[in-house]
Amino acid sequence: MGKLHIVGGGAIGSLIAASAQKNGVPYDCYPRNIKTMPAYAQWQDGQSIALKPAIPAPVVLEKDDVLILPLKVYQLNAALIQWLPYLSRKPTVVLMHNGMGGLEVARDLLGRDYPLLLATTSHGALKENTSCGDFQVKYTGLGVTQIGAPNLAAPSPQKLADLLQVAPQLANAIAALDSALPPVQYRSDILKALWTKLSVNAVINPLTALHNIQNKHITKPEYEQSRIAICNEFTQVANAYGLDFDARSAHENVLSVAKATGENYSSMHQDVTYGRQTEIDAINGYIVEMAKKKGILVPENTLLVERVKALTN
Ligand code: KPL
Repeated sequence: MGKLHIVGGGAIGSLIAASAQKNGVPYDCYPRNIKTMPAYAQWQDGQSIALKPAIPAPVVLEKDDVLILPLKVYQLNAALIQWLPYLSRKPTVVLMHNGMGGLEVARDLLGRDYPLLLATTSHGALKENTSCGDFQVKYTGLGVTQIGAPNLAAPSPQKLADLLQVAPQLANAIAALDSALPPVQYRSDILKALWTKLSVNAVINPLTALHNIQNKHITKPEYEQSRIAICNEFTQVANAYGLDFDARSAHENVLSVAKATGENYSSMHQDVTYGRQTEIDAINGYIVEMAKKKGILVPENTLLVERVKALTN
């Protein structure tokens, strides 16, 4: 099995590293800032797992290695440019982020036939500053990682066993990820999974950030009009690109995720709270951009982009 190389010191990257450590899967971490890399992870049962010391700079990767980029979309371009000289043997690259736009960035820099996986995860993790001044990551909710191979010629193999025949390198990378942080589900229609996640983030993230509320509160009647308008616009745009969404089901799914993650403050709420750049461009901004190309009007999403940007300016 190749090694997992995890870029960035964020919550999800640190969770993958800690879980790899726990399950005996070889890995290394490459945070941007070594000082803020979590030193250990706190499991839900109270178990504490110490992480390996991080590596300060990229190294040349082998073909069976896996480079995982659990970064924000706006950080992806710089990270890939930094890693490009070390990818000549074409190790598998895995993108894992909220929102959309990462695939386009990766294709521009790596080419359309690069061994690439796109993933979305519902595992919950929170990076925290401890009283001793170092950082830890807390595993806050068991989830699932969905993953697929967008650069393979369509139609994508239906099952992981079929993928193993067509693209063994990618199937082995998925198996390595599953050994590190299970469960990992192969999706032949990964773009549908990513658009589904986009619909959830497009509603929960801006509403929680703008109204300073936990996820569960967006289910209240006072947000119904906004929720429905976002889902209607989302559905029109997604369907214009050949996806098959239904606005009512999209809305029901948003409500069920908001309830399931009810006690959480969304990532956008946290970004606004801590004065960090938000992912609004990759979420509602992506819907607005894709709508423009098809001549679809999306006033609710357009307004949300403006209002969230006003919060952080
Ligand atoms: O992905 C999320 C986020 O906060 O970015 C949700 C699903 C809304 C959970 O908080």
